[in-house]
Amino acid sequence: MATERTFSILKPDATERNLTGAINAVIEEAGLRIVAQRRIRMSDAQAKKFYEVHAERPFYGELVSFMTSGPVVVQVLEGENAVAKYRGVMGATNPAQADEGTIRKRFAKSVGENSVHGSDSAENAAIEIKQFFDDKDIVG
Ligand code: RTP
Ligand code: MG
Repeated sequence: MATERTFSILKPDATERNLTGAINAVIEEAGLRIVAQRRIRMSDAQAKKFYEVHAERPFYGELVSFMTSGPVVVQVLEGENAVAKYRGVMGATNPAQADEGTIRKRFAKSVGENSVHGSDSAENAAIEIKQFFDDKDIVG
């Protein structure tokens, strides 16, 4: 399996509770390398575009307003099988269904305020990374 990259966001519920370091520790312990990282306040336009696949879902408005409600940390993670590996480390979308030891089981507040985002395919990872990082700012 070749080295792969995935896109991660530490969401506002995580930054609000000062969990950046705790979550990054879980990421690094899983063997994923943080090769780019920036703390930003997502604009309404950025959040709408990022989640446009969910535009018709009932939770879209709530999701966009949550993601713009406080700082987030956007990251590029690199490692073997990074997309699937990070999805495993994150746990299920709903923390009530997440496995023990996963980020969402340990830290998420609810299905909406669930601490982290991770790309769901290598193709989407490439699209998402481009929305927030220039190639020169990713140092592998
Ligand atoms: P993500 O995209 O953030 O990594 O999460 P995911 O793949 O596990 O979940 P997805 O289905 O892509 O949903 C994106 C985000 O929308 C919020 N959500 N709220 N209220 C609800 O029923 C609901 N369902 C989803 C969550 O923040 C979820 O991570
Ligand atoms: Mg998703």
